[in-house]
Order: sequence, then C-alpha cells, then structure tokens
Amino acid sequence: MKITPDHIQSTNKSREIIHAREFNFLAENLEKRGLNVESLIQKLRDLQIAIPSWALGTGSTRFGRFSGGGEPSTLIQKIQDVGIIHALNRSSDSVSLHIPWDIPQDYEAILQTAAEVEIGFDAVNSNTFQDQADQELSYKFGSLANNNKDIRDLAIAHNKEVIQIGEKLGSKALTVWLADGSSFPGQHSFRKALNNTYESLQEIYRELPKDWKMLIEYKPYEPYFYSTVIQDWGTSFLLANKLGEKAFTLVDLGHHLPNTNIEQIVATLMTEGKLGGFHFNDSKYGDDDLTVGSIKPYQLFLIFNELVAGFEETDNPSPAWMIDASHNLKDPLEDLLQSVEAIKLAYAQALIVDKKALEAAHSSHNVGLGQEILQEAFRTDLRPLVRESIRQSGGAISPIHSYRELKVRETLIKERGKDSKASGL
Ligand SMILES: [Mn+2]
Repeated sequence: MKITPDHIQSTNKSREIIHAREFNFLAENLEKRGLNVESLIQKLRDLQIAIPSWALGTGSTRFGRFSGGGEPSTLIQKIQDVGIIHALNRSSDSVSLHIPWDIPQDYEAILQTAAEVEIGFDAVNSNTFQDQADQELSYKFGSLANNNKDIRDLAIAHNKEVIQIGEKLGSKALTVWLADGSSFPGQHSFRKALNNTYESLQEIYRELPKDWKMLIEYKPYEPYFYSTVIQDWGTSFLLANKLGEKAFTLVDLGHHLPNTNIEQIVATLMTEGKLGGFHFNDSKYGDDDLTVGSIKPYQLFLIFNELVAGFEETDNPSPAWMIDASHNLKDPLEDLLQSVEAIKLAYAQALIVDKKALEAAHSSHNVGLGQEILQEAFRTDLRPLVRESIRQSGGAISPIHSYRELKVRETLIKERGKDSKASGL
C-alpha cells in the first residue's frame, strides 16, 4: 500500500476547521509570550527521526511472539512501511538497517523503492550478538572483546562488511552495540576485555570513510548479568575519545539503570562534543523498549531541554535520531507514529522554555522559579503546533487517526497475508 496526497487530503478534511481554531488560539498565546511561531514550526518540520528496520514487525518477549498480520517479510516491504509512516507524518525520512537481518540483495531495486517513498538510509547497525547459520566460530563468549583473536577478527570483518553495505546505500554512520560481557565473576578479565574491544574498534575505525561517524552504544546489563564491557556513557566516551574525532557516544534511553539522570549525561556529552546519536524508547524497569513517551514523558522533555540548550551553546554536531523500540502488543506502525509524535512534542516543549528567565532564576538561586519555568513549558498543550508543522509539510493533521481511517493495516494484511513475518529477533 502507498499513501497518496489524496489519501492525506481526504482524511484531513474532517479535521481542518477544529485544527485551525485550536492552532490559532495556541499561536496567539505563544506570540504573546514573545515566541516566533513560524520559526518553531520550521524547527519541528526539520526534525526527522529514523525508523529502525526491526521495529516494523511485532516484537517478541523471551517467552513468545504474537504476530499482528501484514508484517513486512522483505527489506523492500520494510522500506514501503517506513514510506507509509513518512507519508503520514512527514517526520521519518530514513530507515536504519540491521545487518544481517536486512542484508540487501538487489541494491538497485532497494534504492529505487526508497526513492519512490522518499526514504534515505540512516546509520547501519552491526550484529555480533548472535551467530549466523553458517558461522564456524561462535560469539557465545564475546565478539570484539573475545580473548580468541580469530573470533575477534570475524567480528571485525563483519563490521567492515556492514560499512561496505552502508556505503552502497548512502548511510553515513555505523552503530556498534556490543553485547559482550560476563554473567559470573571469574568469567573473564575486565581489563583484557576492554583492551580487546578498543583494539577491535580501532581496526573498524580505520575502515570508516572520511565523512562517516562511528556511534558507540552502551548498556549496563543484558544479555549478560554480571558485567558488560561497554557498560556506561563513561566507557563509551573513553573509547570514542581514544578512537578519534569520528567516534561518538550513542545514548539509548533504555540502556540505563533505573532512575539514572539521562538528561545530565546528555548535557555532559554535548559539552564535550561527543553526543553522536540517540535511540528513543521508554521503560519502567530496564531495556523495555516501550513506545517513546508512554511511561516518562517529563523525563523525555527534560532530555530535550538539554538537547535544545546544547544545540545553542555547544559545538556538538547534530546527532543521529532514531527510534529503538519494539514490543509485542500494539500494531508496530501505530506504535512508531505514537513514538515520533511524542518526540516532536517533547522537542516543541523544550523549544518554548523561557531560557532568559531560567538563567535569571539560576543566577538568583530561585529554585522554585526554575522548576516553574520548566513545568510551564511542559504543561503547555503544544499538540496543535506539532499538528500544524506536519500539515504544512504535507502530512496528516492527525497521522494515527488517518492511519486508522485509511485502514492501512487491513490493507497490508490483504496484500501480505495474516502470517507474514518480519525478519529480526
Ligand atoms: Mn539501541
């Protein structure tokens, strides 16, 4: 199924009058506060969030998987699904591929499909956390950190291959998430594992094209439960610093121990110019990969508050934005539409924070006022502003309602069947 401008127009019709009323009321209030609504809308239009190829099918738990039907079973179909999201929200103009789940076979056909639905290729992701069918050596006890040089070499070669695939598609970044770690004290040496990882990453880094970035993800635990080699932002930052100017830290919201102050990590990394990318999701306990903004919307806002301040006050290059969420209850496309909307809303809220007043509150140590300024922004209903930015970009006033009204899932089930399965975990 392909969403056409006629589809968008037909579903926007019933919303236009109410939307215009709500937007005009909000715009007037924002202008009264001294904000430039046109510039806010432009910033929102410019924010594009990449969709991961593995989030287009139903996710699974450790205990089972319940397919929702109409899932994309080929890479071309996955790109078409991202095209559906982008046609509706005009905010997701790229896909992030996971190799080897999505190894392109026919590059020409893939690039053509992507061009047809106006989708580009964001960071490519390597995978050395599971063995492939024909693989002789195993990653069971680690990959880039492994004590066995042959296994490290295999993992290095895989990462180099991922870079080559990405180059053919127009990607500009390699994301490395290393699962390596240990589940028991005495399993391996922390120092050796870290050194091995650094040396392996160095070899991959040397292969990186000039205009590429290497994004190093961290995670405190899981799949191993005693230690992870790249366990936190500090370890990732240390490696990125040693590797060079093309290496950066990637923050995945779910990769923190409960109650970690993620917004402070963002601020610290941006101060050092080393925040390279973001994986958005939400969680209650661990790496739950739930819909962005579904559990802790205030935290998301506080993170964006640091991002917006960092854009203005630091030299940190523009990070790569990506959703990294996947679960087994909702329609994956509805889930992604909700996630993108939550990200845009948090960004909009951060953009209207009265920064001058906040700085004055900092200087005068007026703690109550500081809190009030942030919450004033957070509690302003900016949904009409986000809707207007999408409408002006040619998207649906309410992407998720248009998705339902156009019966996209029903059509996809008709086209692909009830039992089609997306490749991935
Ligand atoms: Mn991630």
